[in-house]
Amino acid sequence: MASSKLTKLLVDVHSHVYLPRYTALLRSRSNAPLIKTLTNPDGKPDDRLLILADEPSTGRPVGPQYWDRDEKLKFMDKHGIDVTVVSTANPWLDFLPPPEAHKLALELNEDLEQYCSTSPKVVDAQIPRLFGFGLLPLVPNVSVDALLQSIKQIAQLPHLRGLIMGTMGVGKGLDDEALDPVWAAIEEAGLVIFVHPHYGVDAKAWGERDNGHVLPLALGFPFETTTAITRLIISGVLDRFPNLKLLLAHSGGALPILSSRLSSCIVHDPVVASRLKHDARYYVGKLYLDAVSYGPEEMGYASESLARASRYQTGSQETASHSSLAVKRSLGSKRMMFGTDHPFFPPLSSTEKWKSVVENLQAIEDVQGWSEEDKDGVRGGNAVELFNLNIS
Ligand code: 5CU
Repeated sequence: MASSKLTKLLVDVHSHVYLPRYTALLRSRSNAPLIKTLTNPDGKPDDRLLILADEPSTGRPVGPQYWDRDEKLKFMDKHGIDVTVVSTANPWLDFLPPPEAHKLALELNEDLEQYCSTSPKVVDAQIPRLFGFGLLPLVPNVSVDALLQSIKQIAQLPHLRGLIMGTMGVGKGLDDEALDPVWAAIEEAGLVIFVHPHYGVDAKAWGERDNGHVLPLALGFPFETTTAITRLIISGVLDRFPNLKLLLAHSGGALPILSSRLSSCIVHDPVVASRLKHDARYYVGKLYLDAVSYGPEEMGYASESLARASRYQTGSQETASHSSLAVKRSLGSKRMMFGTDHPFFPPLSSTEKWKSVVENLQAIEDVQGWSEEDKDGVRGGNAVELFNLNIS
């Protein structure tokens, strides 16, 4: 396939799996996270998943979509997705003791390599349909050696092009200096870090009314990412490791819209200001975001906020931006990538296509200021480039 065609692929960078080895672990557990089997009124087994804090003890339905590769491929076919960069779903290894987390990370990384390397190829292109994000044993008291060994393993597995991590770090969040050797090794290996939430924020904020999963998922997840990455930025991680490639789930939550307020608060706080080389908006412009925000206005604004790195670089001559909306959005769109969050948010009734997918694709189509080339980039071309998907 000519390389120009690679820019037309539809690539999903936010798509999860519970590999069979991980599913077996969830089934073996008696406290969350777990999978348990209830019995339906008609006597049939009913698998239920319980992973979130404060989830009803009956959990929610879970099935082969979560672990069966054929189901992933069928979903991709149904939605015209050529390539998926698959990641283990939350809560990863967060709940395990260090030796178990380390062993399982190594095993699951090998499993994911196998899952991807034996996948079919994109028709006409000699590239596999599945790539993956590996796992690190990011748990309290894990040794740096264990983390470095997993990074080395991921870097050597040909179909793993990055790693997924939550916001816990090794127990104290992503601004913990204990993570510096980890950032250094990931930066050196050129791996993309997909930062994804799991814990949400303090559930007291949700009040007493039963609102199902709406508030933790719509607000808690993105606020968690917003806080974690803000802490990472203001601790100076992106000054110490300027080439880290951080891809944020759910379009970076509230970070794009809050980045100027963040900048202002830093400027008024000499202790934090003295730690940083650049304006906060510079660092926001160095991030990558998935395009999982379901609306063209949100995607358009996120792309504008990503276009500002050079404008807010200390020493830059570019003090004000007179560029048109389209120029700014086009520039920022290069750092955004289509995602689905499959197998979460399944349709409530059997439909031809999943609303969560159709809406994100339509939103990309409708962003004001994005050219056809920009949209192709967000749909797939940017991911091909960031993850070197043309090299297999
Ligand atoms: O619906 C959910 O709970 C989730 C989840 O846990 N993780 C995710 O990536 N999306 C939705």
